[in-house]
Amino acid sequence: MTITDEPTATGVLGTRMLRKEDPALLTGESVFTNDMKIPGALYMAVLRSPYAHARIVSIDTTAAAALPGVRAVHTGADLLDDWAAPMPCAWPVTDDMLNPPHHPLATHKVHYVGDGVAVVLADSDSIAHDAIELIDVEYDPLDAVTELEDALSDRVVIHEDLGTNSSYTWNLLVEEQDGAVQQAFDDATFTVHERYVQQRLIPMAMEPRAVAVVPQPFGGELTLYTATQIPHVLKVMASITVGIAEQQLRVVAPAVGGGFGAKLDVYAEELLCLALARKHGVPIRWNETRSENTVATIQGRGQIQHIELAADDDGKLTAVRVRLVADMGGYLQLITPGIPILGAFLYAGVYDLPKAYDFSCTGVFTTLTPTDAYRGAGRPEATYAIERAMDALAREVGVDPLELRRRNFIATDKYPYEAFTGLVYDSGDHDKAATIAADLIDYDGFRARQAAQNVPGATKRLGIGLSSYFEMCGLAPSRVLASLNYSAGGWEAATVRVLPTSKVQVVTGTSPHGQGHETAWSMIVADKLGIDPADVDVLHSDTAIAPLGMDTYGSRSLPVGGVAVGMACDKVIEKAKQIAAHQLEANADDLEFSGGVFRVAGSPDAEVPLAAIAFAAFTAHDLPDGLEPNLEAQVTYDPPNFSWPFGTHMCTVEIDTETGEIDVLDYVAVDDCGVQVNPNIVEGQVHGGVVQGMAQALYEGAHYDSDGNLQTSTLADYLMPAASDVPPITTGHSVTPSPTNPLGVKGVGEAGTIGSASTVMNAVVDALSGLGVTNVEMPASPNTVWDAINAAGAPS
Ligand code: MCN
Repeated sequence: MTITDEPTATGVLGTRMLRKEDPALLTGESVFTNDMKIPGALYMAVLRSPYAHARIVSIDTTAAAALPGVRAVHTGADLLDDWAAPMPCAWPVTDDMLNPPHHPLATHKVHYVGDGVAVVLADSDSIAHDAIELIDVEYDPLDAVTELEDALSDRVVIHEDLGTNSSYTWNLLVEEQDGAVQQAFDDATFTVHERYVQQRLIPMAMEPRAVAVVPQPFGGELTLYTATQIPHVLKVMASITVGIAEQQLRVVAPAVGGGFGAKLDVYAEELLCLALARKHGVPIRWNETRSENTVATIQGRGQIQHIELAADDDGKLTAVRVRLVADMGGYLQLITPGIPILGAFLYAGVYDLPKAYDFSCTGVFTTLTPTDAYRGAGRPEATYAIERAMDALAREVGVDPLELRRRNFIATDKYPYEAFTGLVYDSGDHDKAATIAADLIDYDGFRARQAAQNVPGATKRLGIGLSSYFEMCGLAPSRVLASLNYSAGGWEAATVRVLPTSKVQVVTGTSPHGQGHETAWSMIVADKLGIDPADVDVLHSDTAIAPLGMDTYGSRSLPVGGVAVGMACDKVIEKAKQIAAHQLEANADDLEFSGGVFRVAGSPDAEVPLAAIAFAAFTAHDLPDGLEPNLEAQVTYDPPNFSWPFGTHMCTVEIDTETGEIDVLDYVAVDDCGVQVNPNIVEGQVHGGVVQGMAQALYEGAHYDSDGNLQTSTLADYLMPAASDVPPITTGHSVTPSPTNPLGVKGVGEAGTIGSASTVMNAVVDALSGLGVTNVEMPASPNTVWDAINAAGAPS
């Protein structure tokens, strides 16, 4: 069900156009990396460490090399000369951050189960996999470090040369005057101190990773086909790591079956295929198996959070203090250290906090799969902590959680709002989002039903949870990213090319992998140029066709890349207007453009359509003096601010206290992402995101034994929700345009995930709070719930 607070359609924008991408996906016509036919390719398989922490004593590859069909076997030591630089970490969050050298294959030691040790190249995938079984590696096992607190103690130092497992400590202390945070806690009427665990999650895109590298027969050029979210960033990083002149490397992301942040990385297998294709002069390909995916692709979350709130008599926040320990895993991947820092600015949520904020995060190595970006990347974690803690504070103050939030919301008339961090939140109306959500879920009615049902002795208890979130997304601006030590920029590029027959080609630097950019960008162009979206083609994800770009992550594509497309259209219109003025013998300032036609103001008959201008620009027979032929424009846009979507989610549950089973009754998501380009896409994004957050709350978790072996390495063990596990989701929205960009848009790709885990867990605790339960760890399996009830020990 959808409830629309305000219509957003203005011409093409805001309409529910079906996605252009879907027919090819639904009929199986889309070509994924693994579908590509590549004559003469050798298949690569990777031998992975069965130990979480061990020295490599010796590797004997003789038997593998002798297997018929095997063309080469390489160990990490063999390939050391093939790397021009270690694998990249592009976010050294502090100047003294410790980052051990990391090569695509381990050489002396392994640091997690799944760490690559050797590769085989063979005529088929199955021969390659058979051959890696024949490689004989002698290991000297060392103690695994799987718990964050153990890692912090340095009982076992994982990378000996570093002398410690702590990679960095990053602080953000904002105080009106020295000691303001402590003073606020000393003066507070109410305080809470909560500890939450963000369990590790395993990203499960439908398409596991896949790579194919094709060397050109002459000239040394290599084409890397890979299931990635970041062809442009990858091109730069791979050329540096493998030592390939950048102009000789082309990166193509064919159809990509989801990424959810996990394909925002530079992976060992991409670099290995490049180096080996260069070495052997033949195409090399690699396909990840599902079980490999669970250990060799990065994992998400992995934090212990301590959050303290101070509040006055009314429950208004006066200070927030946060201490995090973040699990880096065995090595730092592309942006591993930056993930918790992305959340650092959001631990005060949507609340009007004075300058009394103290945040500190320590990133530590463990002997587990490296962590990195996973949908929301630091921001769901932050929202989880503040929103769970707000519920704890509401219990302390003795007010309803919704009322406590209303007392603390940043007032709408304070926008644009300069937050305690100095960042400016662009726009917001938190009370409105919360009110729409409360109406949709019948908040007051449910509270009444809950009071009637949750009586002493009741074995079916009702709970309602909510979460009001803010998200900092639309990643850009480059200068702010620089101040956070991030090594890349945040701009985005777009070219809009009106072809002679007036069809339009858009070249975008974004790299969609499920988000529907072809549809949305076509709609933006159609709206601007007054043409049919079907007449627009969007080219992307190939660095030869779209050489400039910063790719797709951080819900940046619309507020940066889509806005760039709109700006390029404006430039096209400006140029076309000069040609139209020339043809109509009018002053360009007197021309109006609407519905794809230029008209002279006040002279309705004097008009010329864009189609005629496009042809005139192509023939160049009669252009204004000095004007270049052709009708195209390029824009590289670096926004002045992030985009700040917000919203309120609510959820109701019924819990069987005898079995610990949770039944999610209803879920309402009210999200405000400014102007919506396509409400169908927005709702799809919200639905997917909500399910991912709900999955963290109730089902998913990477479980390791104390030796660092993953116990959830197949889909039989790792509990992903099926469609039948998902409750009805009602989406609502409000529209608070962003003043930052001309389209008024904010991102939405992660929004559903940001607030959903905390919403569900607040509902679970709300249902059980009458039994003395104040916390339930995620995932809230029936067993965990049952344990929490018993530990609380209150009579039911
Ligand atoms: N949109 C819109 N109106 C708005 C906001 C967005 O119509 N006001 C549309 C956009 O036009 C775009 C889509 O919603 O088609 C998402 O836009 P945006 O919020 O800019 O996010 P990105 O396109 O940059 O996508 C990245 C985001 C992230 S960070 C993750 S993780 C994620 C996600 O998108 N992974 C996904 N959604 C995913 N969806 C699918 N199917 N698969 C993934 O791997």
